[in-house]
Amino acid sequence: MERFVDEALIEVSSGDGGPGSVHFRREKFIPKGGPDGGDGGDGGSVRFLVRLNLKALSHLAMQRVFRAESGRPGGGNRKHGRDGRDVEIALPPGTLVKDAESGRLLADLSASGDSWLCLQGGRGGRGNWHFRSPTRQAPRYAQKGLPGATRRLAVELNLIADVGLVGQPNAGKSTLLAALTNARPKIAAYPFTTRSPYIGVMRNGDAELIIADIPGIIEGASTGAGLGLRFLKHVNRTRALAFLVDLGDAEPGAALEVLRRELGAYDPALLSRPRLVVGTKLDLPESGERLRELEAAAAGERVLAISVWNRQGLEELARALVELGRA
Ligand SMILES: Nc1nc2c(ncn2[C@@H]2O[C@H](COP(=O)(O)OP(=O)(O)OP(=O)(O)O)[C@@H](O)[C@H]2O)c(=O)[nH]1
Ligand SMILES: [Mg+2]
Repeated sequence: MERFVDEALIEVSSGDGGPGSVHFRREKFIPKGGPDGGDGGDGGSVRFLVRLNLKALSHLAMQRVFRAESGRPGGGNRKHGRDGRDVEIALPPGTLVKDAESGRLLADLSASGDSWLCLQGGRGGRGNWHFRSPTRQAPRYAQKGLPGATRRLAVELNLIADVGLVGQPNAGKSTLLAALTNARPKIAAYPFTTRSPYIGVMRNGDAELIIADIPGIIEGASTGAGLGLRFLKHVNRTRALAFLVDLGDAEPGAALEVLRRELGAYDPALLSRPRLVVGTKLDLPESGERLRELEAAAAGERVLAISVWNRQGLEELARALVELGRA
C-alpha cells in the first residue's frame, strides 16, 4: 500500500568554495610573467521552495542526503572556476523545516512562492593575481575556498488539506473522496480500509480544494485505540472538517458524539474549526428517519445528506465544502 509520507529526516550540505589558483603568466620571450591565477568558484547553496503540485514528502523519503556541488578551482590566465550547482528542494505548501537536533523551527513554508535559503555555499578563494603589490611581484599563494556547511533537518508537513473528512470506519469517506476528487482510494465494506490519509483535489468552478480522507476514528481514539493518535494528528493538519456519519447506523447521533468527544479530547481547539456534518448513504432504508436523529444531535450545526450511490446531494456538498475551506 502506498504510504503517505508527512515527515522526513534529511541531511543537506552546501558546496565548498573552489581554491584560488597560484599561477604565473608564461609567454615566449618574457622570462618572468606576472601572477595570473584566477579565483575559485563559489560552492552551491541549498534552497527550499514551495511547489503547489506537491502533496506529500515522499520524494524526501527516497533521497535523504542532498549535497550541493563545490566550486571548481581557479585557473591560469585569471580563469574563474565554475560555481557549484545549487540544490533546490521542492516542498508542498504547509511544510515546517526544523533543526533535527534541537527541534527549533527554521522555516515555515506555507504559501505558494515561499522559498528559504537554508545554506549558502562557501565562497571561492581568490587567485594569486589579487595579491600582487609593488613589493611583492610574485605572490606564491592564493586563498583556499571557504568550506560549505552541513545541517540535519526534520521536515514536517503541517497542513495537508483544506478540508478533512472525519468519520467512523466505513462511514463512506473514501467513497466520497473518490466521487469529488481525482483520488482513487480503496473502498471496501470493512472497517479501517484506509490506513493513511488520502489526498485529492476537487475542482468546483475556479475553486480548488484539497480534501483529505482520514482513516476512521473510533471510540477511544484519543487514548490510542485503533492507531487513533496517529489519525487524530492528521485531522489536526486540516483547516476545516466534514464529519461523516453513516445513516445506515442505528444510532447516528451517538456516532457524531463519538467524533466530537474523541477530537475534543485530543485537542479542544479542533472543535472550533469550521465544520459541517454530512449524513451518508441516504439511499438506505430508514435513512430519512436517521437523518432527523442526526440533525437533532447536531443542533445548530449545518447538516447535509448525500448518497454517492445515487449521486444525491453531491453538488450542494461540493459548494458547501468550498465555502467551508474558505471560512
Ligand atoms: N448504500 C451506500 N453505500 C455506500 C455509499 N457510499 C459508500 N458506501 C459503502 O460503504 C462501505 C464503506 O465505504 P468506504 O468509502 O470504504 O468507507 P470509509 O469511511 O472510507 O471506511 P474506512 O476507510 O474503513 O474508514 C463500502 O462498502 C461502500 O461501498 C452510499 O452512498 N450508499
Ligand atoms: Mg476509507
